[in-house]
Amino acid sequence: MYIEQVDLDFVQLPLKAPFQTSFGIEEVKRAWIVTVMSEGILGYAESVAELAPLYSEETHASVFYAIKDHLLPRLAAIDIVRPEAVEELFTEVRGNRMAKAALEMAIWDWFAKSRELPLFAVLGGEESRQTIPVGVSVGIQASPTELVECCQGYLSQGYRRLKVKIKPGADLEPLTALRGAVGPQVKIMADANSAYRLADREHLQAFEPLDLMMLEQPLAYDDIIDHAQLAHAMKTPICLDEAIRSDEDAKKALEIGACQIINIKVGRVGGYAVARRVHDVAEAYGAPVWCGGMLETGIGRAHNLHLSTLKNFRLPGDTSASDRYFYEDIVDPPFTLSPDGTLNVPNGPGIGVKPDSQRLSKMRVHHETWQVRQQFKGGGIPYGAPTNF
Ligand code: OSB
Ligand code: MG
Repeated sequence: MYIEQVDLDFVQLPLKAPFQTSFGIEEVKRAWIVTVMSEGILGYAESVAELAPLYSEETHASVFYAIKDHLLPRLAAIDIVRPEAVEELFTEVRGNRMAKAALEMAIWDWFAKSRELPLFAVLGGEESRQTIPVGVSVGIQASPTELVECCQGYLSQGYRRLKVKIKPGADLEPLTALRGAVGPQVKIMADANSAYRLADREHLQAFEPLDLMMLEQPLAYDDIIDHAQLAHAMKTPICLDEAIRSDEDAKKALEIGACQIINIKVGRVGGYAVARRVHDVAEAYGAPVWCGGMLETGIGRAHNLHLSTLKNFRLPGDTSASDRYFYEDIVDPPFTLSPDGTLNVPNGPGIGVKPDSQRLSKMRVHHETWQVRQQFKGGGIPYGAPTNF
């Protein structure tokens, strides 16, 4: 199959509430929605890059140029027989994992649809796991009282676990208030997004009595050595997010004991082919994984649910219902939480959802389209000479 056409739609969805992490505040969800077309079948995905290079070095702008100048010319050249081949096609382009993943994931959706199969079936997920237990990721709040109120609301809706964003100065106090208010049974974890250093070890050890399920990415975004030291000095399990960008990273981190759990985001690792290998490496080490999130629209959310059917996704992930983020999702119907704290994997071919055309036209602020085979014939632009620079 040759990809004939690729469309990028830049969409903006107001968030119901600002989402604050240790690295910044997001008030509007922005994303590139990628559509690939071939043989009359459409495949969809979204890029999880953000406006500023704070969580990752990738941005909406870098994703756009990586796709246009470096990935589409490569895509034009090959007849894709299996979606696994996309990873190899893109390997000589270093980094740019979110850009690669956005295209690769859309091709997986296309492939599953062309076989009239749900995506989870071609990914190797389990037929028996069509309801996915989920938690909610709660941003830094103005006060411990507000955190408690907000979390109690989510618990009453049925969410299975609470993930609280923390940073120095907004950590022990809100977490202690939360544990006190919800009692010992509720699963609570914290995500620091790299806000601490190994020198903060004693401060982090003071979290132990809170009985957190895990502490996510406490130290530097690209570190495993200090995380290993911290993990060995703490009872609370360490989970890595930012620091795991490949199955090689996962193997090294697990080998030296830098983490006991891995958060998998397909965008962060560069696509499903890599994400599945991270999943398999973790399983071989006996380490559970869970599906992370990047406040995705319904398109990325559907992908996350399909991924979560793989058998080592043993802990509730961050794939919350649409109404936790948006007044209106880009897909219709939106994702809703069942009272037992699960989301259903959408059925039907591929990811099982598509952008609602009216909502897309309302949320879209930019649109690009390429006839891939014609415009990038012969590999497109010469290597090292992007068109606009
Ligand atoms: O660290 O997991 C993270 C959102 C943006 C950037 C980084 C992270 C997050 C989340 C949100 O925690 C999870 C969600 O999609 O609800
Ligand atoms: Mg995280």
